[in-house]
Order: sequence, then structure tokens, then C-alpha cells
Amino acid sequence: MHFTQALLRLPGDNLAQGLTQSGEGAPDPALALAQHQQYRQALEAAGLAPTVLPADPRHPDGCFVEDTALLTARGAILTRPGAPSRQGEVDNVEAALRPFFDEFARIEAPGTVDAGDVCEADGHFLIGLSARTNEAGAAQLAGLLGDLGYRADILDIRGTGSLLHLKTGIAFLGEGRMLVTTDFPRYPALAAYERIPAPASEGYAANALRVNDRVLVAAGYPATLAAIESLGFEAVALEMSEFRKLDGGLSCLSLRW
Ligand code: CIR
Repeated sequence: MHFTQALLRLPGDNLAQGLTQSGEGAPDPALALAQHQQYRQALEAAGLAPTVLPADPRHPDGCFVEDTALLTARGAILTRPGAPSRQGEVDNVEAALRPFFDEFARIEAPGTVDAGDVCEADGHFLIGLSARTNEAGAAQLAGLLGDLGYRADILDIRGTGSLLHLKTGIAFLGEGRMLVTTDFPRYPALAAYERIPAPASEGYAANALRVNDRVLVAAGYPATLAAIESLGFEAVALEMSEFRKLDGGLSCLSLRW
């Protein structure tokens, strides 16, 4: 899919109040802002025109906009995030997307979905069942995607322990290729894809992001960078230390369409 637009939200001074399991300490809001600026510039260089929302003082995780909506070529779906502290992020994102989309489908209670659990592979949607995306939400989402004429499969990642979201551990690189860590489970729904392995020790880098002709990858993971470059991509390494402290990766920081 060729992207022309993106939606981002600036990280706020309250970033350190965001949810985290990483145990890596509190993020530095000023450094996060600088890293966010570089991320924005990388999207612009890939040909996107980002809309950048101001930080939301009510929602310290608000910069992870990806979780609030799933944007497909055939329609937009607003999610219902699994963390109660994040559910209020959706209205604001809907308002920002309204100029670009005619209508929105929605995940309804008791369903919950974080769109970080959704990996699109050229019209095949992989939905992670996680601590954030529950069975009702995954089933609703699969149904909505089916209504749009898409194929969807649900992958239960609850046993993997370390993955917050499905896309914490996997990235679709296009042309039938999935970047996964060597310890990523071999789900039958992934059988048709070529696995591009990243070392388990570089697990954070598996959340790479294909944007048009290039792939954004977290800085500091040389084997994953080399694997991506060996496919012929222009790889763009970005510092992500402050977002990593909050379990956030490259895909989380934007919605792209
Ligand atoms: C959270 O726990 O919800 C945030 N601190 C991180 C969300 C990361 N989003 C993503 O992987 N799509």
C-alpha cells in the first residue's frame, strides 16, 4: 500500500505517567520530543504529509496513536483500547481523521482492541489476541474486516509472555515477507510468508515499519538493520530509547494511510 498521509500526536510532559512493563526507567520528555521530531521527518522523507496533534494532557500514552484506529484502503475502524486509561484517546483521533474518512466502524464493549495488535499484509489481517485485545474485540474486528472483503486470522499471543502487542514481535515488509524474531511462534496463519529472521536478542527491532520505498528500524540493532538492507530496502535507523521505555515502537507512533 502506498501511503500519503499520517497522523501523529506529540508526546507530552506527562509521558512518564504512561503505562509500562519495561522496567527501563522513566522517559525524558524533552528527548522523546526530539526523537518524535526525527520520526516525523522520516515519514516526510518517505513521502507522507503528517498531521501532528498537540500532546494530550489527559492521556500520557496518547502519542501511541496507532492503537486507536485501524485504517484500511476500504474503510476506517475505531478501536476500543484494552487499557481503561487509554479509551478516551479515541474520540480525539476520530475528530482528527474525520476530514479524511467518510465513516467509521467501531469496536463496541465488551470488545477491546489495540490496533498495535493488527498486522496487515496486503489485505490479509493478522489480529493478535493479547492482554489488550480480547476475544470479543478480535472477533468483532475480524467480522468488520470480513464485511470489507478482507481475510482475517486471529493469533493468540497471550502465551508469549514478552509481547505487549502482535506487532511488538512482527512486521510485514511487503512482497510476502515478515520480519520476526527467531523465537517468534510459527503460527499456521503465517505459513505462507517468508520469515526474515531477526535475532531474539534484538527483539525490540522486530517492530520495524515499511513506509513506501523504505523501512524504518530502531537504531542500535545491527543484525536486524543488515537483514532489512540485504533485501534491498533503504533502511532508516531512528533513536527510540524514550518510547521503548514505555513499550512503544515505531509503528505505534503513527497512523498511516
Ligand atoms: C501502552 O502500554 O499502551 C503504551 N505505553 C505503549 C503502546 C504501544 N503501542 C503499540 O505497540 N502499538
